[in-house]
Amino acid sequence: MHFHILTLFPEMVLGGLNTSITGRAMEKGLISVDAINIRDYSQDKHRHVDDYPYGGGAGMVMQPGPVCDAYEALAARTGKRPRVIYLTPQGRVLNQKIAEDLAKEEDLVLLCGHYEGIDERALELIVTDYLSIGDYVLTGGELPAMVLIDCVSRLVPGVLNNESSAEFESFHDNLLEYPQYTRPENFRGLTVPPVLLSGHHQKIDAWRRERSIERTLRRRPDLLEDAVLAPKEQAYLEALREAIAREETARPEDGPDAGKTDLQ
Ligand code: 4FN
Repeated sequence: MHFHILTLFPEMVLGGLNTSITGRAMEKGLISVDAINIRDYSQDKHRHVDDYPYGGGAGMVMQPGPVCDAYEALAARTGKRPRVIYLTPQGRVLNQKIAEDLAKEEDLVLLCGHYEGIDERALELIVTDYLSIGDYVLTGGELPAMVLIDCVSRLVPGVLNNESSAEFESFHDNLLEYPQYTRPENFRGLTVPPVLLSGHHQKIDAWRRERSIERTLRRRPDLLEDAVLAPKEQAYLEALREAIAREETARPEDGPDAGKTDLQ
C-alpha cells in the first residue's frame, strides 16, 4: 500500500510514522509513505499557497492551483489516479469498516487542509472521499492523516505478526476489550481475578467474553448495534441490561425511606 500525503508540513507527518508498527512495515516494504509539499507547486515567486477568502471573513484559504497541480504531478509520475481522501470535520467519521474498505486500495492520496481549509473547486476536481477522525477542533489535517495511515496499515497483509493478526481477524466482533492483568498478582492489595490463574482455558475465554460484553454495554452501548453475538451471549446481554436497569431504578429515594438522609 502506497500512501501519498499532500500537505504544507511534510516533516510533521514523516517523523511520526517512522516508528512502531508503521515504521517496521515501511522497512519491510509492505507500505510506503511519501509526503508531497503542496508549497512546491506554488506558482508565486514568494511560494504563497493561500489567499484571503472571497466574500470576506477571518483567516486564509488554501488556493486550488497548488493542490490540484500536486495531485496531477503525482498522477503523471505514477500513471494512476488514486482515490483522494480529504481529511475534514465535514467527512464521515472513520471507523474500522471504512478502514477495511480503504485497505483494499493499492494507492491512497491523503489531502491535509490548513488555515480555514481549501478552495472548494480543488475539492470538486480531485477529492473522492471526505473523512473525519472525530468532532473537535484541530489545526490541520496532518494528525488525522497519520491516524488513518496507522489504522489502515495494520490491515495490510504481513504488517502485524501472526499472533496479533489472528486476534483482530474478527475485530473482536465489535466488542470492547476485556480487562487485562499482568504481574504482580497482588498490587497494593488489588488481586487478579482468580479464574485467570486457574489455567482453565475454556473458563478464561468465557469470562473474558462476558467482561467484553459487559464493558461494551456499560461504556459504549452504541457499539452493540453491530456486535456479533452467539444466541447464549445475546441472552447474557439481555440479562445484564435488565440487571443494570434495576441498578439504576433501585434508588433509596424510591423506597420506604424516601426523603430521609443517612444521618436521620
Ligand atoms: N480541522 C469543527 C467545526 C468547524 C471547524 C472545525 C475544525 C483544520 C483546515 C479544518 C478537525 C477534526 C477532525 C480532519 C471543527 C479534521 C479536522 C478532523 C480539521 C484546518 C480546516 C480544520 C464541529 C468538528 C468541532 C479546522 C467541529 N478529521 N477546523 O477543526 O481538519 O480530519
